[in-house]
Amino acid sequence: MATEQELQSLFKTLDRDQDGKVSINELFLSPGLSAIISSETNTSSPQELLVRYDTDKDGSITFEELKEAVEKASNLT
Ligand SMILES: [Ca+2]
Ligand SMILES: [Ca+2]
Repeated sequence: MATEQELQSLFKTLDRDQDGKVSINELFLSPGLSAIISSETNTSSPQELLVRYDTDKDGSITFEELKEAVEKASNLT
């Protein structure tokens, strides 16, 4: 379970080039953080996260998309 603030700081850490989106490469660059994201979104890999929650299909996850994924997994506190 995570709060929105915790998610936001996690998101910022993952977004290495600070373009406001977390790409699949950025997820692979931080395996530890990526594992937290997987557990909070009930997905098994960055690929699955992208397939299920990249709603606009741009190949990256915005904070809104991440938040929605965590909400759908009922892990947002
Ligand atoms: Ca980025
Ligand atoms: Ca997206």
